[in-house]
Amino acid sequence: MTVGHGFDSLPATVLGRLGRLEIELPSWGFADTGTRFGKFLQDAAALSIEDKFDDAAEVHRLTGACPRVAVHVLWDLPAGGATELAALARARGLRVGSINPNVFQDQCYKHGSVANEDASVRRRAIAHLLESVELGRACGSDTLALWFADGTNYPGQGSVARRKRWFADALREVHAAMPASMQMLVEYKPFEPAFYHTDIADWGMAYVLAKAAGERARVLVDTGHHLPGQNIEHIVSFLADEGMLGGFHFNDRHYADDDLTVGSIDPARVFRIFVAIAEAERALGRDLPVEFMIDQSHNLKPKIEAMLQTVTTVQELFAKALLVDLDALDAARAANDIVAAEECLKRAFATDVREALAAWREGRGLPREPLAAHRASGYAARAAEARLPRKKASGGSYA
Ligand code: PSV
Ligand code: MN
Repeated sequence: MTVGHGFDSLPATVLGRLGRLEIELPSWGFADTGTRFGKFLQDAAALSIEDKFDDAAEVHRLTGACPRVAVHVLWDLPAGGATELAALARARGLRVGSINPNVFQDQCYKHGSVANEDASVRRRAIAHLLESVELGRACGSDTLALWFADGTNYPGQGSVARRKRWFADALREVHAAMPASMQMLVEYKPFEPAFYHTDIADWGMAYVLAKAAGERARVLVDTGHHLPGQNIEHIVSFLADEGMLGGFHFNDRHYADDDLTVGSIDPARVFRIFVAIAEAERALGRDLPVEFMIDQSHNLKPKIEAMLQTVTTVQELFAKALLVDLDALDAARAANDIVAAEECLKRAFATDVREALAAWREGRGLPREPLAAHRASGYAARAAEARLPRKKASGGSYA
């Protein structure tokens, strides 16, 4: 066992894998957001889908890693529908990524969507999901990402079993309508907005419902959607080995679904998740067919800066995970040498990969430091100048 051994440069296999890592950006990460206590507006934040694509294109220009943008159907669809959406993305060198239906915002969903006691509301929710399938088909997206706010707030409020069957029926119907190229990702969340029970509360429930839906349905792991103490990398390894890991919504959290920048609170956790991915990829003999998506909305940080921090942090932590000597790890495991196994991880995590990644970016015609390049570009000031009049006209308060 070598202790404290560093890595001078990154192996070609590591850089090759990083080069194939596409990170999908969320359209909603560029717009003004807040908490339930208030929303603090930013001059440069995006208002329209055009602004959101512009900002995503800026992140892609600086990182070369983010050609896709997730869209939320109710928040992002332009008047021209799917055709215009796809054209707006294409014009900026981007593609429409996952389609995120919205069955949680309209008044009719006060008591749930596909698990609503009212059959007409359940039908309306399914109709929206089916429209979302068609939207994906029309704009060239092959991922339907489903998150449901359904749940109850008080004991006795709902029949868990009946609601589960409604969910299974709805997902099966939607899956049957998907083109062969489309996959369904089922996201889970233990609480919020429902505070007593959530219909898809954890990975096991998402797994069962994905299985019920059909063969192209898998589980979506949002790293912020776990109760404190949950071992997320365990879930990732388990699902990957079952062929049921569909993708990630990356973000960080300290308390609950805080939507903080990846790695800002617990980079070691993200590293361990990437080690789980690296191990699964070695077992599979190729890249895992999963979607690496960001789900963050930054209330106070400048949006593009936060997104650049996110992308570079994901690359750094994946690079470190790829540096884990998996053969040495296996040997340590076989010898029941717990300390040596743990050291394999610690050694890789402690490796500073930033200079090697800067050189890698430079070699690909990208800025060595995307964040610094963005700050020097004047983009934010130009965006603020162009967007402020529209914001003021739309009634935003800038006092
Ligand atoms: C819900 O908390 C969630 O994680 C879902 O993925 C939504 O699509 C997203 O946040 C944005 O509201
Ligand atoms: Mn999410």
